[in-house]
Amino acid sequence: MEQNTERKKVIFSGIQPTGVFTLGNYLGAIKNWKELQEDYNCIFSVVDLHAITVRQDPAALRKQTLDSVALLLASGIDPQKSVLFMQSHNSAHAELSWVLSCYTQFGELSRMTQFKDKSQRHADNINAGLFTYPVLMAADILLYKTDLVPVGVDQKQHLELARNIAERFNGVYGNVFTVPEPYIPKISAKVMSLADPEKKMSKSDENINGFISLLDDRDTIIRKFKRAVTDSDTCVRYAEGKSGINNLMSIYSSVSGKDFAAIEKEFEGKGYGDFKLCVGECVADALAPIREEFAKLSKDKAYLMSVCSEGAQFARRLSRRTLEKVYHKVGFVKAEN
Ligand code: AQP
Repeated sequence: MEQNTERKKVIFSGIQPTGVFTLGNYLGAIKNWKELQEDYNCIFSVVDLHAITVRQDPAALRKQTLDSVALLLASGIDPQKSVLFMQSHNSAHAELSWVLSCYTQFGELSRMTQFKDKSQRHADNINAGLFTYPVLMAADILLYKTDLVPVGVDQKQHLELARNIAERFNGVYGNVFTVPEPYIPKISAKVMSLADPEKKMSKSDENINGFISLLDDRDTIIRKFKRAVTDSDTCVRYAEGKSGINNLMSIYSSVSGKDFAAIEKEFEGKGYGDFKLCVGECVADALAPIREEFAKLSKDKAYLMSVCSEGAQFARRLSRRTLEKVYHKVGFVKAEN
């Protein structure tokens, strides 16, 4: 991160290496991150600590974490402008999370809808980490004196909790934490599954036809869009009860920059088949350069690791002061070495 950007507001955002990023991750988060780094001090983390709240295969997690770094770089995250690091490389996240968990109520965590959803989906592994996930997320944010956190609708509740924890702690110990505000991007899309448009598109979906991975090839992307679940109407228009078409229109709009009226006009008199093919081709064109860049970057592990170690050093430096202050406030004796 450039030194002369010190007075810019700080943005923190994380992404879990739980699989190859999807079009949902891209349109809902990464594409905005790329733009934010021009105007803010951005800190982006591949949050591997969060990922193990759901059982992961160790070798696969290592690969996915490195691939996630390569994909973020391929998508335009610039290590000259932003801090990019792996969460487990800065132990301050786990340390602050413990302290904050002692300032978070059981009842608050019980109300988190993501916990309810994920414990239903992973009924055989409802572990304590899944329950305290939002506390770790609060630590991620509060460590860096974050001013703004880009959030999708799904993360609003967690950010609200992070704000409550910060305010509670500040209420007891004085002004320790910056209370973060949500950052609502100008264009923010919630991308739904192509196989079940009532459900969010997710990288860990067992049905591979539900999501577009950023590494899917052109033919696969077009095939998945052709198969996308729609309705029995034939007219391309945005309307209630047409969640499949609405989702495809949002995706097309997000990728092409055209608004819904222009899209409806473009497909006047044409059927769903033409529309799906066009959306598929448009997405394939947009993702092609990312896939090409990824192919180069992912082979260069030394480069990926050098970006991450530089990022982690920066992150550790930034967070050390917050953690020391917290330790002092709660009454820990300062270590002498
Ligand atoms: N479908 C989506 N539409 C819009 N935004 C999305 N995001 C995720 N899916 C969509 C945004 O991507 C960022 C990183 O998400 P994450 O990987 O940390 O966690 P997630 O939201 O749980 O993403 P997935 O793909 O659904 O992961 P799994 O399958 O592991 O649970 C966040 O800003 C999120 O809003």
